[in-house]
Amino acid sequence: MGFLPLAPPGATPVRILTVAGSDSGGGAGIQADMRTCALLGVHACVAVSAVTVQNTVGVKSFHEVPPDTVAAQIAAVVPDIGIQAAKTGMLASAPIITAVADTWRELGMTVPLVVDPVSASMHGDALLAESALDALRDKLFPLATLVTPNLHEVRLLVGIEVVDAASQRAAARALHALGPQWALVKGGHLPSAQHSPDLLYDGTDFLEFPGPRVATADDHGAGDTLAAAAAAALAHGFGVVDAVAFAKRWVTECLRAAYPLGRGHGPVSPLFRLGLHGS
Ligand code: PXL
Repeated sequence: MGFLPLAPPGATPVRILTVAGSDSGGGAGIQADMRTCALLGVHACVAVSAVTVQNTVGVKSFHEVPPDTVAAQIAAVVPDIGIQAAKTGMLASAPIITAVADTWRELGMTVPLVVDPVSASMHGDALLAESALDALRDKLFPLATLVTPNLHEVRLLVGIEVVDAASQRAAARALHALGPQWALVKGGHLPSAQHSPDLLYDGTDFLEFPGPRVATADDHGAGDTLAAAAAAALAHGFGVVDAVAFAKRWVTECLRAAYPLGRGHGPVSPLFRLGLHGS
């Protein structure tokens, strides 16, 4: 696959900001974002929203960072370092979502924002308070360039059970009506053995991104990785369609290179970029 342009050694690379939770197992959340950004040659600034206590088997608990500390991390790095795109992942609570949205507005941000509305781990452990869904819909989605829910998050956010192409379209329409410029309904949880089609919608056109279903139980961090790769491509000036196409190819390769870890589910792996795994 083609990759993103690399800055020469010693030159400042393109930067993104990720606002997300820490995964002590190193496979999802901030760690997934930083792995993908590093392997794509993009510098990732980090605002930690929560510290999860988890391993490959499940999330045992998490500790939320105070909302004003999340906001302060963003306000500290953005004017100093400068970013060309941002993404949000696990935000845990309504007060944190509100703090992120308020800070984004106060800083007058105009760069692309990818909102991955993380609500649960792959083990089914909750990472978002149910009471936070309104804040996500009302405060953050209208600021988003692109939202990237999986089918579980689609159900929570717009109450649509996606089972086929028609319901995937209905979900994309309902998500777009919440205010983001583009909605990507990921098909990773569709009941197909061979395909994992993602659907992108901008309020006018539907664009399908077909993709093979990679048969692996080691898919921890796949959603984070896709959203981080999209943010990295947007930071390079890609349009949303090209950024999503790139991110889909990237996460597919990371799934092919996923490795077993611990006693549970291993992570998707951008290490294939080093020539260590996969293609
Ligand atoms: O993959 C979603 C996700 C995002 N962020 C954190 C996580 C997970 C899944 O476990 O732990 C911190």
